[in-house]
Amino acid sequence: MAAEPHQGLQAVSEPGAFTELDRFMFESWGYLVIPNVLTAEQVQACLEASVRLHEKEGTEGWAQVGRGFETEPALDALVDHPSVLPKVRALYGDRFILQSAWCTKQPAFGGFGGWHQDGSGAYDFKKLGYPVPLLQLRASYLLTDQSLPRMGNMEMIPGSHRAQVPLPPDLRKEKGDLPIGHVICAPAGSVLLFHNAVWHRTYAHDGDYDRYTMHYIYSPPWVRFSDRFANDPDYLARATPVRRYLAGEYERPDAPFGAGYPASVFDDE
Ligand SMILES: O=C(O)CCC(=O)C(=O)O
Repeated sequence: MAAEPHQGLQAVSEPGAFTELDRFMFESWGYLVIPNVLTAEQVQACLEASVRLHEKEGTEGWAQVGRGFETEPALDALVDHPSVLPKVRALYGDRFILQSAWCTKQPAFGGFGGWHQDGSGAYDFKKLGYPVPLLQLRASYLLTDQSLPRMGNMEMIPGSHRAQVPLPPDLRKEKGDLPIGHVICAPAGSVLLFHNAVWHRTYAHDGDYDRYTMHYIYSPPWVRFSDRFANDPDYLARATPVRRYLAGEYERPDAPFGAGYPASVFDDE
């Protein structure tokens, strides 16, 4: 019989500043849960935008659509959300980009996803050294209620970003449970912030509606985009300075030598 999903402990944070406790929890487990980031109205607007994105692409089954922030203002507003961005800045400093933004749909009555760590299929991050560095910091905005297990939650393995051994291949193949799997339970409007190297998967979804989650992935500025080859010029023309900066569009006056970057765009500097 499968073990009951573990949901008791939560690395709960608060919107805004990255506290010392946040840092300790993030270092220990590799993720934080931030409740109350979006209002019910914001959730609704982002949900409607997500449905539109998937309808436009004609997706079926489990699917993800990238770069929705370029066309959907409600999703663009999350790129530099003040409840989350201070935590990203505390982890990276002020030079980072939005490497990708994926709107993920888990269909009604969807099953488990496969266990994985985030990274690049082209170059395994584990080749870079141990511990696997932070290269894709993901802020996942829950757009449907996930307060209980089997609502299309994320399941994380706390601390697994530091594991020096792989998840057993059989467990991966069978999409099996393990006693330290932690099903993230949180209402819509919450954010899960996590390190690329944490092993995770999509948990089962018993609801008769599609589940949507909006994932924003932040990376050092030299990581290539993964949801787009280049930024849309129309988006750049209307983007705020901070969002243009996060799109990786800032001057490099003395390229190719890589020094002399302009001052950070964040206005509290
Ligand atoms: O939205 C989800 O269910 C999870 C997606 C995921 O794990 C991923 O894209 O790496």
